[in-house]
Amino acid sequence: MLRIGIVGLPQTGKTTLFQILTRAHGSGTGSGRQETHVGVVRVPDARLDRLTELFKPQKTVHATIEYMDMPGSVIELARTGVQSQALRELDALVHVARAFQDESVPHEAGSVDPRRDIENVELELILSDLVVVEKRLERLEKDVKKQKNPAMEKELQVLNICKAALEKQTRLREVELNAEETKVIRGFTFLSRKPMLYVLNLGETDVARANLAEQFAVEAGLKQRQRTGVSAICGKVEAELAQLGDADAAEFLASYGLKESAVSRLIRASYQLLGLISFFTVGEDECRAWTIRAGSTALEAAGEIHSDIQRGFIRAEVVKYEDLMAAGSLAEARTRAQLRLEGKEYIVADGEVVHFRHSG
Ligand SMILES: Nc1nc2c(ncn2[C@@H]2O[C@H](COP(=O)(O)OP(=O)(O)OP(=O)(O)O)[C@@H](O)[C@H]2O)c(=O)[nH]1
Ligand SMILES: [Mg+2]
Repeated sequence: MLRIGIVGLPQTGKTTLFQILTRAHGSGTGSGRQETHVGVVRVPDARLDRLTELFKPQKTVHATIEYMDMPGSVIELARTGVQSQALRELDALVHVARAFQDESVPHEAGSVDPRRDIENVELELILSDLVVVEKRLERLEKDVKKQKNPAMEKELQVLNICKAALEKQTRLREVELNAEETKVIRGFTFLSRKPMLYVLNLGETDVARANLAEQFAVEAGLKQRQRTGVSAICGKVEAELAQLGDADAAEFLASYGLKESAVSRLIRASYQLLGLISFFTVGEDECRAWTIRAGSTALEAAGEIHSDIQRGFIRAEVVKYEDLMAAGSLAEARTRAQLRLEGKEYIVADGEVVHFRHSG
């Protein structure tokens, strides 16, 4: 399963966000690991809710992502390599930047300035990567002199591209690399290359200003950055919300002039940032969202469900979510010729409902 790390400077609201995520959307299966602060979080999906209403299955299973609450010190220590292994193993990062004013919560830098904090954290990630690159290059340059080796020369070339970028304080996630180059550096798990979702932790007075994240992204020059997202929540308000039942939660949201919890949006934003999409399987026993990378084939999608289904793959029966909902049943969709038969190489699209015909 994909794992996203919640990072940021000390006392910015990381643990608050982690608790909101796991309380409101936790599937519970991660409970045994709470002491390491890893939580399994359901990805909210209105389409799955509607499929559930249509099929009335015994069970509904959401797509999930794991979030990990990291201590504030992890960023400060990244450069030294201490604790950085836990960071390196993550698939993406959520950076909680403090935007709330609160005299009772001390700020490390003495003032609230999320833009400054974001750049400072990025700088730590960049410097951490630079340490790794320089160390490897030193070794590699010696080895390349001793013996001719195309693989090593390629690595040398790509690492020099990375080094030049890092020295200009460019995050590696924004460096264009082709598939081969990407493969060469994959093993280094560079921190500044991980997809990044910045989360502004807003003050209570800003909670109804839904456009704030967008505005901030533009002002702080984050908008055009690749593999980068910006989202906003109010930790304090969402923490209260997470304690409430559905009806009370709706009333509470309305009192702030809101329709939905910002957390749902945040989870979906991190899912998209990872380049993930969902396809659905439906039936009377179970309606379920499955996670695949965008661009996956039907054969790969089958493997997500079970290796037996992948091995015995015959055909995928595919219908668009919208078509199925409009038809009202699989039988009607079939009558309308909206149920397509696709082969192994078919690229599954987000929101498609798939049934795999397989042998064995
Ligand atoms: N006013 C206000 N206080 C908040 C908000 N979010 C978090 N806090 C407070 O800020 C303090 C730090 O919150 P945490 O969630 O523990 O922050 P953290 O980033 O996990 O802190 P470390 O793990 O120590 O780095 C706590 O006292 C929270 O109650 C918010 O949105 N508004
Ligand atoms: Mg914490």
